[in-house]
Amino acid sequence: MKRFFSLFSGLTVACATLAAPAVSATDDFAQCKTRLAAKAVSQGVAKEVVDNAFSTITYVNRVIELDRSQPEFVTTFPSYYSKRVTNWRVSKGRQLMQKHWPMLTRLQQKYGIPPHYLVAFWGLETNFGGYKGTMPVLSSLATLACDERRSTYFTGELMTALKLAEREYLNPANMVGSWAGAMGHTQFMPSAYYKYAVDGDGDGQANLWDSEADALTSAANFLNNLGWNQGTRWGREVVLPEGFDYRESGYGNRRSVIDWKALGITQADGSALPDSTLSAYVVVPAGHEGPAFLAYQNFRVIMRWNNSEFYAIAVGELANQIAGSDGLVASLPDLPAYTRNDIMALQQKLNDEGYDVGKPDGIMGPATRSGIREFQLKHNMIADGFPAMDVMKKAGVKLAAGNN
Ligand SMILES: [Ca+2]
Repeated sequence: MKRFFSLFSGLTVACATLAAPAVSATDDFAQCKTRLAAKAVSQGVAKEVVDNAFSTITYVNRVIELDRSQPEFVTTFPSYYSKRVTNWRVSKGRQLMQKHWPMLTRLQQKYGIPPHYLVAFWGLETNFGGYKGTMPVLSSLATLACDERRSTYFTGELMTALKLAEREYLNPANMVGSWAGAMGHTQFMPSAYYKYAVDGDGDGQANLWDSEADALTSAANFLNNLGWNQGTRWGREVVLPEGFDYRESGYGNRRSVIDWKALGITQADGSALPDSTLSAYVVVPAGHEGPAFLAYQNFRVIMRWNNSEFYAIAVGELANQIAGSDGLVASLPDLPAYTRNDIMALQQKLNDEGYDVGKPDGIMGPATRSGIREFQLKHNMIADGFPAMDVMKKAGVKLAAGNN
């Protein structure tokens, strides 16, 4: 698994701060395991469940390597989107929606989540169950719990995973998933599994690995609890008017759809937006040369599942296409594969020219966006705050080999 920084996405924050490795010696890990086992018993997990689980737990060095790995490339929206919203996923999603239609319509009645969204989440999380991860979850969580970087969070997830094993009669050896502990068809962390998993097929166990009914029912219950707004869409692709002020984009600039309509925004095909009072904000994930979106309340619900605007657009568009739409109207700009060093070089140039964007870190934060915007204004470029190639060229940034 390779992680990437992303342009204009919540994903960037998660991988930004790194610390030195703490525990690696097996002695330390053995002591830590003993402490964690005692903690689980003190939290009420039966001793035989704890003993059985801990007999399977080992230190997984690979988990720490993955936790420490620095992404080399900055993910751009075109590359993110085109890898995830694929023709294969759309057609597989349509087949599966048909196959599970009676259950999916029951879930919509009970939880309010339309079938195409549930299938889209399933497709994005695990390729409809095709890849659920093979790392031993309890060992991964214990390794991260015994490491100082995010010990508190992962200790909590490990305790919850043990309570889950007890409640659902899960065999620790079958609890596999991502290196960070996400499990099953929908890649739930233990805390989400514990709180929101539902036994959808009625066999008495909520099993997110082996039961598609359990997984889809649990996803519907989870989204309902995250605040899904029934009867409204996730957002939509739009066209911004000529001369749009890109400082009006982003979550901080929410207006009703009818207000955006008055400012000249239309649907992607040029037709008028509805006269809706729904709150919305403008998302421009690939600069002014790429598609633009209005994001509604359900966009933020999707981001509570995975805190990334790229992810939310991918879920929304995959859902639309599974339900029959043709896909994005705007074409995706051909952006180069920026490295973090490319972005750092741009940040350095901006600082050198007097736009204070802070210490160069290769991450596209608000200061960098606003610095790029000022730079663009000065050079009579469209001020979208996006580091497209014309900005890189104008700033004299030479991209890493092979890009330009
Ligand atoms: Ca079940």
